[in-house]
Amino acid sequence: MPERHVAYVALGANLGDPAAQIEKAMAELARLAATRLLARSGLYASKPAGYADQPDYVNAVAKLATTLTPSDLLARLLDIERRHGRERAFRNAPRTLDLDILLYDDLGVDEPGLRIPHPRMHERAFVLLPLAEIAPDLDLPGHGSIAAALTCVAGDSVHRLAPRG
Ligand code: ROI
Repeated sequence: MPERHVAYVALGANLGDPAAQIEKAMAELARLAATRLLARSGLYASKPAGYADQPDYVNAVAKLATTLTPSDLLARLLDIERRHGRERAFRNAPRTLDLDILLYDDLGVDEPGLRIPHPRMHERAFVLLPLAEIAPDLDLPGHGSIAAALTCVAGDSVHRLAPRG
């Protein structure tokens, strides 16, 4: 049996119907080969960080059990992004779907195109709030508890969306 790993993945979208894109992507994560969806957050509406002149985002976080390696998991996430019509126009451009590996066990990866832990996760409320919903006791390597990281981004505008009925 290949070894099973726990990975957290951030989802973000701000074009088309962002909430529908995120829900569809969650379903695709749940169907990935060699992977199980262990937990998922609700949907969070957030103001764009980094480049302000673009629509608001919908963000969420998924917790996966997987036997894929980090680079194989990344390749599968890029496949899903492509199927959602993602175009990489420019850095911080609006997107139909963005999938980022946040954590993979307690592994550190620093390769072109793949850095784990995600280098900016601790400063983004749109990542920390959904992550805290499904993993409130998690420690962020090098940055302490999620609760501590959240106190530093308390000003960011992020709120949980009511479930769609
Ligand atoms: N801002 C928000 N609120 N949510 C995102 O997912 C997101 N993703 C990005 C940038 C452009 C940095 N800003 C974002 O890549």
